[in-house]
Amino acid sequence: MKSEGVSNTGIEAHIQKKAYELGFEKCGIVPLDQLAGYGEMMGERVKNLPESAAFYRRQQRLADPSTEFPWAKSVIVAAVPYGNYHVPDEVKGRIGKSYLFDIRIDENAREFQNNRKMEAFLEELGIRAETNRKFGVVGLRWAAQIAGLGVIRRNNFLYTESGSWVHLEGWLIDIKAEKKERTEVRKCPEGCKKCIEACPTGSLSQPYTMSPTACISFLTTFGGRDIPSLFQASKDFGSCIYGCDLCQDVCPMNRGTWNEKDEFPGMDDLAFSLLPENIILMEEAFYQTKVQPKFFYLQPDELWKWKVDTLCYMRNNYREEYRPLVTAACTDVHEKVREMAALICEELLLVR
Ligand code: B12
Ligand code: SF4
Ligand code: SF4
Repeated sequence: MKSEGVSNTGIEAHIQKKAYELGFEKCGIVPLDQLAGYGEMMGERVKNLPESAAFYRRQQRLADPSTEFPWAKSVIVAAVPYGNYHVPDEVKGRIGKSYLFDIRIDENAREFQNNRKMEAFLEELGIRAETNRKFGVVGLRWAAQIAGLGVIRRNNFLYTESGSWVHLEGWLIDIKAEKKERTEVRKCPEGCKKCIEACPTGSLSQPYTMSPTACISFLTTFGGRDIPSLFQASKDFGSCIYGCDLCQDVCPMNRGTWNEKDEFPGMDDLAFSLLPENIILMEEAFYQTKVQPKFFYLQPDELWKWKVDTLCYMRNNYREEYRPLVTAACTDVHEKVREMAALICEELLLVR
């Protein structure tokens, strides 16, 4: 939904209008000094969850972008929905939806192309702009809330009228500007804690907090390098192979927000190869050319990690047809795949 900003004059309105033309649902501009509270919020998180200190040390750049970009004065923050994409059955509930439709890196996605058009537009206006395509230049949820794009809910997600299924984008700019959006999004219903109850690992233990290193999304992607050592705990990963959407899927405020009318470029073709039984048998060359470029959190030499996560899925959702695949994985070239498969054989009494 496009909404009218508080001021409709000058360059700010021009930028917002362009963002709408390019398919963004919301767009606001905030002077950087208005984001000062984010550093305190991060400090609060670390104080409550000391185990997250090392992880968030690497995210400090988001709290003070002017260290890296001293010329920056404001940030343009925009939301683009992805709840319009069809989720193939082969990957449903197993791969995080924001990763299936990852517009940060997929040059065929119209949203990727529109982001580049936005940058070209800013350049034409003579505005210096900088982004970090993969990880953002500010704390994007916080900036989006301050810019009036939506509200942050107890599960930590920023919701617009499209629910939490919105990708957030931010550009630092070298002019002081301000343009706030309006949102009709209601607060969480009193007493609701469905998202907290749905989190299998206890990462989301309280409202507005989460332990990043206990989150399945971290453990099934660039974290969790030694899942065999978490063999019992990894039962909590349930059906998640890469990423996790559980605390969003259960949220009543997301009801009716996924409509699946469009096909994401190439996803319907790729989905068959991402069936658990096909990941286990996947060849390195196929992984490196077709899978890794789309799911960049794992490197070209890390097909083994996908295989460990898939073995974990097979243990958690065991079916007889997985038996030959699990027993064969006991002789895989990678040590962690062999270890995981051997532990499953032991637990389920599968003869190797
Ligand atoms: C690092 C990172 C991760 C890490 C750590 C996540 C984390 N929350 O700490 C990992 C790998 C686990 C991760 C996973 C995922 N991520 Co991520 N991630 C990021 C990234 C790059 C930085 C976030 C960060 O470090 N934040 C630091 C923490 C401390 O702050 P915060 O989450 O921004 O939240 C603050 C405010 O919410 C504030 N707050 C607001 N209101 C209130 C009210 C009260 C009372 C309090 C106390 C606090 C508070 O409190 C927090 C600070 O304490 C952002 C992009 C960006 N630049 O922002 C994407 C981002 C947050 N991720 C995103 C997504 C989609 C995911 C996944 C769903 C992917 C998947 N399908 O698996 C999961 C979900 C995990 C989860 N439950 O949050 C989206 C979220 C979009 C949205 N609509 O909210 C973002 C914004 C990326 C994007 N460009 O759109 N992610
Ligand atoms: S993404 Fe999954 S593991 Fe992470 S906080 Fe949400 S429900 Fe918990
Ligand atoms: S599940 Fe309930 S408490 Fe959690 S974010 Fe949704 S409405 Fe808020």
